[in-house]
Amino acid sequence: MFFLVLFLYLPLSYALTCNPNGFRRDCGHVGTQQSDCEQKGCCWSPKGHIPWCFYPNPSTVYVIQDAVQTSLGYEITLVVNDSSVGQAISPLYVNITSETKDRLHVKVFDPKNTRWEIPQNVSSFSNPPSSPPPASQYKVSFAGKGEEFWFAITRKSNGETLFNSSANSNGEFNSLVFEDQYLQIGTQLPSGYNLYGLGEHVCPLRLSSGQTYTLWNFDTATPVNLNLYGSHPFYLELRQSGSAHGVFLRNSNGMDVTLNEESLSYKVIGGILDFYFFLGPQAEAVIQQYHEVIGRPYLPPYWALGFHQSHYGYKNVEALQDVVAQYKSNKLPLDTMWNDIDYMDQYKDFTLDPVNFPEKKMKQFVDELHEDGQHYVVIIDPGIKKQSGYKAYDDGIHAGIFIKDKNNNFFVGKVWPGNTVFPDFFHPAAQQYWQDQIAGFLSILPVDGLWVDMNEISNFCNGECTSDVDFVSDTNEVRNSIYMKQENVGFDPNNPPYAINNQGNHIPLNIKTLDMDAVHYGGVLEYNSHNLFGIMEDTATSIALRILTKKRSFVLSRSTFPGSGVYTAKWTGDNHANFNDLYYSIPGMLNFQMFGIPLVGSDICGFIGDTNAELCARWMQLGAFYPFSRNHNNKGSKSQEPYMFGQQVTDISRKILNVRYSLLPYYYTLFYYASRPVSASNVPAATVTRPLFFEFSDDNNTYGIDKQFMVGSGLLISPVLTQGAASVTAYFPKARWYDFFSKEITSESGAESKTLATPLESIQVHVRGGVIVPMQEPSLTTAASRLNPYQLLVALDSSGMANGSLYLDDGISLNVTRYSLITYTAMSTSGQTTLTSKAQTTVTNDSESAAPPMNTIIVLGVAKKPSTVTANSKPLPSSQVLYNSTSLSLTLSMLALPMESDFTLLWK
Ligand code: MIG
Repeated sequence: MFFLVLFLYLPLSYALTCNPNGFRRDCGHVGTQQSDCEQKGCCWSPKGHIPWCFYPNPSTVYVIQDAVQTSLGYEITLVVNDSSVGQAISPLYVNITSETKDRLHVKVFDPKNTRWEIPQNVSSFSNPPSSPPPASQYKVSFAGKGEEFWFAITRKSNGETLFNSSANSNGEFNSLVFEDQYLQIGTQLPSGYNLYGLGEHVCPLRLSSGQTYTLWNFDTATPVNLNLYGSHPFYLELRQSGSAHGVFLRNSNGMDVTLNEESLSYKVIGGILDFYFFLGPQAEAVIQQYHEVIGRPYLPPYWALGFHQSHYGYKNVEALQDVVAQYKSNKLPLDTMWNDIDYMDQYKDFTLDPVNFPEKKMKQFVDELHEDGQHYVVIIDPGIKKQSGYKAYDDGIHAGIFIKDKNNNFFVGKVWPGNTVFPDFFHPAAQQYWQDQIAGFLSILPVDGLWVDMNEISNFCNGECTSDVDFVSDTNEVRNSIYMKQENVGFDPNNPPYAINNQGNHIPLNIKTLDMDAVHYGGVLEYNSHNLFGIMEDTATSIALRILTKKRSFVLSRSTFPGSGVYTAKWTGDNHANFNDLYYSIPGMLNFQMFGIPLVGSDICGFIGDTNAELCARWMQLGAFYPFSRNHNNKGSKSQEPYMFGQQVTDISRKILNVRYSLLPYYYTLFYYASRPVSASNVPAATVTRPLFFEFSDDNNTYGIDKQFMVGSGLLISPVLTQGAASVTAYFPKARWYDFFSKEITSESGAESKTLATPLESIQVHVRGGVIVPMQEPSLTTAASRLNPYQLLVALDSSGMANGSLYLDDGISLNVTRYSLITYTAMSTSGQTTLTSKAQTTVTNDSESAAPPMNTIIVLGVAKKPSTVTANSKPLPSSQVLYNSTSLSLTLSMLALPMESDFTLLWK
C-alpha cells in the first residue's frame, strides 16, 4: 500500500536515492522510528541532519535565477535546479521589502498560481511604504545568482546575524522547500539561544532545544508542550548582547516549529512563507513593532479589569444571586458574575432555560447587578443546534451562512446541544446574522459581554458526524485507530503528506474538529483556514457588541490568532487545580502579552479537579495580578468562590483583591499605552505584564525567569508556587526594590536573590525604585472605586528620582469626550525633592465630570524627616505630613489636588 502514498508525491521516485548528504525532505513526523520509516519506503539516516527519516532525495534545490533591486528592497526569482523531479513549485518569487527602519518583510510565494494567504480583513498586515525608510537597523544579504538560495538579516549596530536560512555546518536543517502541502525553511541560531513565543502551548516561558512546537488549534485540557486552542507563529529572540528581535510567520496553516541545538526550522503544510522581522532592539519595542503589523490590543472597558466569578454548574438564578450576595457580605470585590452553558435551554445559544434561568428572574437579576455597578457575562458556543424552529438555526439556513461539507451540504458536527452547524464568518452575510442573534438575546437580557468558547472549532465528532457513536469518549483510542487508517489510504485532506505533530501523536487534522475539506464562503478550505475560526468569531462578536451597545465591547475567547487582541480577551483554558498549573499560568499570561492579547488570565483556583484552601489562597494572590482576573471551575468540581474556605482564605482574598482594585489606575494606564503607537515618554510600551528580561535585558540572570513577572516597569510579583512553602526565593534585578506592603527597602541595588518569608497570608510584591505608581482607594466594584480619591506611590531610586504616568477617561466609551494623560516626576537636588504633576486634558463634552482628586502621596526612600513640605508653594500643616522612620516613607494626606491641574509638592 505504501507505494500508493509514495506515488502521490514523488512520481519519479524510481529515479531517487537515499543520499545522507543530500537534500532531506521530512518523511513522516516527529518521533518516527526506523521501522515506520522504512516501511513507508523512506530513507533512514540517524546522523547529524534531521529529519532522520526522509524521502529518497533528488538533488533539487532552489537557485537564484535573478535578483532585482527595487526602491524598497529586492525581487528575487528562484527556480529549481532540476525541474524534472519532485513537486517543488518553480519559479518562486522572494520579495524583500524594507517597510520601516525596524521592520523587514520577506515574502516567498508562487508568482503563477495564487496560493492560500490569510485575507487582510481577517488578520491585518502592513502595507509597503511609498518611499524607503531612512536609516534602517538591518542589513539583508542573500546568495549570488546561480547559487542555492539563502537569505540572512543582520543587525547593523553590532553585526549580529539575526536570521540566516542557509543550512548550518552541522546540518541541523535544510534549505528552502516549497511544495503545495509542504513548506520548509529555517534559521541558524547561536548556541544557548533564548527564544520565546510560538504559542499556544503550556510550557516554560523560554522554549527548549529539542522540542517541536506544533501550531494547530485544538481543544484539549492543556497538556504540556502540545498544540492548544490558538496559534501564534511569532517568536522573540534575545541575544547575550541584550538586544532582542522578533520573527512573525504570517501563515494560518498547520505547522511544526522545531528548535534544534543551533537552529530553528519551520515545516508548514500550506500557504506561503510570509515573514516579518522586527529589530527591536528592546524586547518591548519588538512587541510594539509586531503589534503594529497584527493590530494593537484594544483599550478594554474599565470594568473588565475588576474581579470576575464564574463556574460551570451554577444550577439556577438563585445560585447566582447567592454568590453575588456572599461576595458582598464578605466584603469581597466583585465586578462581574458569569454564566456558563448551564443558563441555556438545551445548550442552545441565545436562549434561556425556562425552568432554572427563567427570563423574568434573569432580567431582574441582571438589572440588579447593573444597579449595583456590577456586570454579567454569558458563554456562547459556535455550534448552532440543528433543529428547525430554532431561530438561530432557521435564520442561518435562510441566509445560507453555515460552513459546508465537501458535498455542499451544511457541515454537521456535534457539540453540547447535539448535532450542530457552525456559522461561517467568511460569509459576507454572517456578520449581520451573528449581530442579529446577539441583538435578539440582548433584548431579552442586557448582558455586558460574551464569552466565546469551543472556537477551535471544537467538535465531539472527528470530522463530520455520521452517527451518534462518534462522540469522543476515549480520545487516545480514536486517535490511534484513525491514524492507522491514514497509512492505508490515498489522498486524504485530513492526512496530508507531512503529518504535523498534532497532539504529540501526529493525529489526523480533523480529530475533534471539522474535516479539512469542509468549505467556507468563496471556496476557502478548512484545511487552510482552520486556525482562523477563533479570530473571526472574536471579531464578529466584538463588532456586533460595539454596534449594538455603542460601548467598548467585552469578549473572552479561547481560540486566538495574531490580531485577536484588537477585539478580545483571552483565558488560558482548562487548567488543573494543582500547583503546577498555578506556575504555568505565569508563562501563559506573559506569552499572550507578546501575542498582543494583554487582557489574559487563567482560571483562578484551577478548572479541573477539586482545589483546596491553600492552593486557592495562593491562586487568588497570584490571580489578583493577572490582567484578566477570574475564578472559574468545572462542573462537578467543588465550589471555589474565595469565601468557600473559611475566614482565613476570605481574608487573604479580600486583602489581595483590594490591592488589585487599588492598582487599577496603573493597570488601565498600561492598557492605554499598549493600545497606542508610542508612549508619552517615547519608551516603547506594548505589554501590561511582562517578563523580567523585558525590563532588564542586560542582566542574563533574568532570561529564564518565569516564576516572577513585572506589572509594567514598576511592580515585581514573586508568588509562592509550591505547596506547603512559606517562603519564596526571588530574584531582584539591578535596581532599588521596596516591599509594597511594608514600604521598606528589600534590596538596595538588586542583582541578587533573596529568600523571603511568605506565609500563606502574603505574596511578595515589590516596587522598583524610580517608578511612580498611580493608585486609587478601593471599593467593592470598579464603578465605586472610580469615585474614590487617587493616590500616588512614589518609589525613589538611589538618586532620588522617579516618574510615572496616569491615563484617565470614562472607561467605557468608544470615543471618549474627556480624557487626561498625566505625568508625574520626582527629582531630588541638594536635600530637596520636588514632585510635579503635569496634566494634558482634552474635554469635548463639558457635562462629563472631572476625576476625583489626588488625596494621598506616599513617598518611599525618604532618608530623613523633612522639615518643610509645601503643596503648590503653600506649607502643608503637620497634620497632613507623616514620616515613618522605620520604613523611611513619607505620607502626605488630605491633599485634595485636582487631577486635571498641574501641581508641585516640595519637601526638604
Ligand atoms: O466542553 O462550557 O474551557 O471553561 O466551563 C467543555 C463548559 C466546554 C470548556 C471551557 C470551560 C467551560 C466548559 N467548556
